[in-house]
Amino acid sequence: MEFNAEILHKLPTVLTADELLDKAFRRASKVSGKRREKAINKLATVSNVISSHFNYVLKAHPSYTSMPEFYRELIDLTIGLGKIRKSLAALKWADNMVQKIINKGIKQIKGGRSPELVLRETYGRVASVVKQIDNELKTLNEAKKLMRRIPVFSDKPVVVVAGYPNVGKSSLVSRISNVEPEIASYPFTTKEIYVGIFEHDGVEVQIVDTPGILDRPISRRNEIEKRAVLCIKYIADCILFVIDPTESCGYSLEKQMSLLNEVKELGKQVIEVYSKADMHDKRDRIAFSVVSGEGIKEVKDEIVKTIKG
Ligand SMILES: Nc1nc2c(ncn2[C@@H]2O[C@H](COP(=O)(O)OP(=O)(O)OP(=O)(O)O)[C@@H](O)[C@H]2O)c(=O)[nH]1
Ligand SMILES: [Mg+2]
Repeated sequence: MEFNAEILHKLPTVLTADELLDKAFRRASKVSGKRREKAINKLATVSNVISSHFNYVLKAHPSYTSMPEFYRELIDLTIGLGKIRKSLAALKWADNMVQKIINKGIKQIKGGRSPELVLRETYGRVASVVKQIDNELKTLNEAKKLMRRIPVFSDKPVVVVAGYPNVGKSSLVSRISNVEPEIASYPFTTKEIYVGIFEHDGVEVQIVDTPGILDRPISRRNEIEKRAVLCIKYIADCILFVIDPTESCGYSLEKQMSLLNEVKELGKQVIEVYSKADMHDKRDRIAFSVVSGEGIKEVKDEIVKTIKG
């Protein structure tokens, strides 16, 4: 089945240990009936509330093993797959333990032990198990929030804007699409992936603003750069490589060209453009400027031409 990344934005809020225990014990306190029967129903209620919540959380998570590499690696960078897996496993463990403890309690009541005593003991054991996974519950709730940062793409063609830091990638994306990433005169302003949409000549295109990448071995790239690499590698139908020949970005043209060559080795179509055309006269590639407006239409023309193949 095709993976729908929307699922990542729909993960449920996860209760803390205290919140979940409060909910379960409060619900159980409303149970009425005869002495023994009431105690048994109370325990069954506690078990239901806790188990439903755990299973609701467990079922909401996708299979991290079978999802597309782009999402898997991006989630690993953003949250940590190991952390998610460990936390989900802890939930399963606690669910099992709680069921066992409750079943044992019910058996004891049926066997004639004092219901009040069994109730007190069993509540204590359940609380201790749930509290043991409080950190994991908090991690999963944190994960739910962080998942919002994972971009969701439609099936429309994707152009990924890439290049060295500070060359003017976000300025271009903001100029031609509906997304407005922050723009600033220092490198690594953009730290995450921004997806915008524009339409040109009747073609709808998803345009992705990525963090800047330095020309250095992948093993030495930081997590911000790695996000951009993932976009280039996995989701780009074509790449718009932005070169700042004025070097006002703070990096030499030579280094930018070396990165360009590395990007080209991926075998995807690469459109090479110069930014900051208001500051230089180089015109051996399409040159655009968000200041003068020069070349903006040509950039869009070229993207659509490349996508149409
Ligand atoms: N003169 C001129 N300056 C520009 C142009 N485009 C961008 N800049 C400036 O270049 C700097 C960097 O712009 P950004 O769009 O943030 O560059 P970026 O490539 O997204 O940078 P990172 O996110 O850090 O990788 C800012 O100070 C912009 O104002 C342009 O066409 N002309
Ligand atoms: Mg940027």
